[in-house]
Amino acid sequence: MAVSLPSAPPSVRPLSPLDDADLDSLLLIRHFENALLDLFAAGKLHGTVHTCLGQEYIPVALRPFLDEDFVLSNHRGHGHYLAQYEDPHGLLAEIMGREGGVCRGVGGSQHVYRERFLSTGVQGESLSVGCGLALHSKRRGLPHLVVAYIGDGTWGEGAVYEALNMAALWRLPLLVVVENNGIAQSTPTQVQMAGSVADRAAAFGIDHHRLESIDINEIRDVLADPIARVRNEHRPLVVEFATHRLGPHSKGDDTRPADVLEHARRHDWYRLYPQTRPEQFAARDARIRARVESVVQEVEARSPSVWEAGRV
Ligand SMILES: Cc1ncc(C[n+]2csc(CCOP(=O)(O)OP(=O)(O)O)c2C)c(N)n1
Repeated sequence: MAVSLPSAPPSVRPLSPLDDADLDSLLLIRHFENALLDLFAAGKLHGTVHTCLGQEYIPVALRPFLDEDFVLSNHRGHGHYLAQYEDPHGLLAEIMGREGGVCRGVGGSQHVYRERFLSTGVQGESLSVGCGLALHSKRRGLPHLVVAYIGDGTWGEGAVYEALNMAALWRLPLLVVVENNGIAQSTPTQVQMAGSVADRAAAFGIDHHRLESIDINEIRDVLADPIARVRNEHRPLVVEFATHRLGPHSKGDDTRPADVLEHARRHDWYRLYPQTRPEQFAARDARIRARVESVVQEVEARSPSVWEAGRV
């Protein structure tokens, strides 16, 4: 199947300067994901793993909006977790089945639970669960909103529409974040989705924003007011990011042609940001790369989790 390039690619303008904390968060996710692929290649990691390489800026951009809120993640959720909790040890131990995993090694890469964070490998499930949490929050008069991350391919799940209907009807504080990377596993979006995400949100009277930008500061400027309305006025919202998946769907399963991959690489923040602040980037990059290397060494040396060792 021929794959055409996304019709409206994100900006490749120079990125605006980031503070060290945001850059560190981006770099932590990037090096963590690369480390997972390396561990797989070395035969040290088993099961499935979906990296968010290229998409790291989305949860980092949203992070300041989501302090006490529920975050529902999906199969590609390591970045969602690491942006929320700076806990590479806990996540790596979870994925590797070592002591100290966030869920004692029971959940693995796709099913991570911590406080108000919950991920699932079942596409679409997060929206149904998210409606329940958002209804609870609204009924109790709590200030929490619920953010649910889904991919473009997940719009093929009926549960998404049931949830959108309820969210609109009951005016739930639900923020749906669509990471539209133009492909679902090996199926390009344009051969599986009729119409658009915008039209689908409009069918339920739900507000929709599509963001082409990969600039974290720009994204925050655009989304501050709409996200405040989700929280304060209980107006559900769909935010669609036109983004790029740099890596394979899982480990080695990338069927995309070279020009599509090159297009994705051209929009990679990791390639673009050094032009903005080369010295800041070089220093932070070396620091975080070393930090992830030491996390890998430490976690590898741990004993198997109780689950992995069959002790539960
Ligand atoms: C209900 C369900 N059906 C099928 C799968 C298998 N599956 C895992 S990821 C995936 C593609 C998801 O595509 P998309 O939603 O666009 O997210 P992306 O992988 O691009 O981030 C599929 C079909 C699944 N996990 N759950």
